[in-house]
Amino acid sequence: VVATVPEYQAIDYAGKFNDDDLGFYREQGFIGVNGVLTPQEIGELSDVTDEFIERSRQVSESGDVFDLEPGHTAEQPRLRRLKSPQHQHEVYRNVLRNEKILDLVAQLIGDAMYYKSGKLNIKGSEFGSPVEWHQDWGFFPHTNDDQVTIGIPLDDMAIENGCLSVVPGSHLGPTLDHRQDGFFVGAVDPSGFEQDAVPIQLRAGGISLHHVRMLHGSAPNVSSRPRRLLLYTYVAADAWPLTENAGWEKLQGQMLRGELSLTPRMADLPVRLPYPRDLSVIGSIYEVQKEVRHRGFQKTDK
Ligand SMILES: O=C(O)CCC(=O)C(=O)O
Repeated sequence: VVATVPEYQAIDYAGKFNDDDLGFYREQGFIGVNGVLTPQEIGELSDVTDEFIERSRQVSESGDVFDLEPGHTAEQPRLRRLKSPQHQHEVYRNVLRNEKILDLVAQLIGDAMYYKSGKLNIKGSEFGSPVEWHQDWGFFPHTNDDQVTIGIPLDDMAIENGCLSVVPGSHLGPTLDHRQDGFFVGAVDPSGFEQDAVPIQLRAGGISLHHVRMLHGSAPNVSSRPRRLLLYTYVAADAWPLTENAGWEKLQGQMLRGELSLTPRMADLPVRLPYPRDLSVIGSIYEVQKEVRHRGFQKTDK
């Protein structure tokens, strides 16, 4: 046993995970690493992100690039998410392919991998939306679960500005029901596990890594500091999506290392498909979770 989880302390970046780190990830389903990106790399990401926040003043509705928080105006921009940042700017693209990050991810899911998706979740000071408890696997099950999402905080990430929280060991448990009133709402009832949650506090430039079946969520930002978290999901090259018609060409274009496999590895895992959907609800996880009644986190209405 490697650490007492409730006071979880991220490890320091050392180029590679050692056996204890790998054991911790296998058992607990997450790990935090400080000091992966340099201050210069974080400075560039931060500057580019500020530019996008500026640009969001010109839009009044969420779309393919910007997801807007309620109350967003040109005078007071409240950008909640920059969608697919890897398509929006080279600086984000470079981080997706950063060799230091890929080396760490490869130790968890194997060297041959593609990326699935990217997003930059922004919680502005004193208003950032919470993300309700969910398992990414509830949104996108694959033929096997060698899949990890990394989070890169561009600001020091602590409890008060809404850091990512996880339920240690939940990646080995059931896939919970993410439906309400018969429809997929992208969140689960947290009453059974909330007390076991652990915040992952990190300095800007550190990274969190969590398993695709991990229960996770994050509280609103109640501090005067922003919390900007860049998230990328990496998938083993022999894991094929069960619900999207991804297609060879698409995944081929998302390969990062090794070869895409045409003989998917099938693992015996608990799967719930994210259906039926309420087709009037489209957009990001924030929209999908809007009607959730059993909330772990209170919305702020500022
Ligand atoms: O931004 C966060 O704190 C959580 C992000 C997340 O889990 C998601 O967007 O699916």
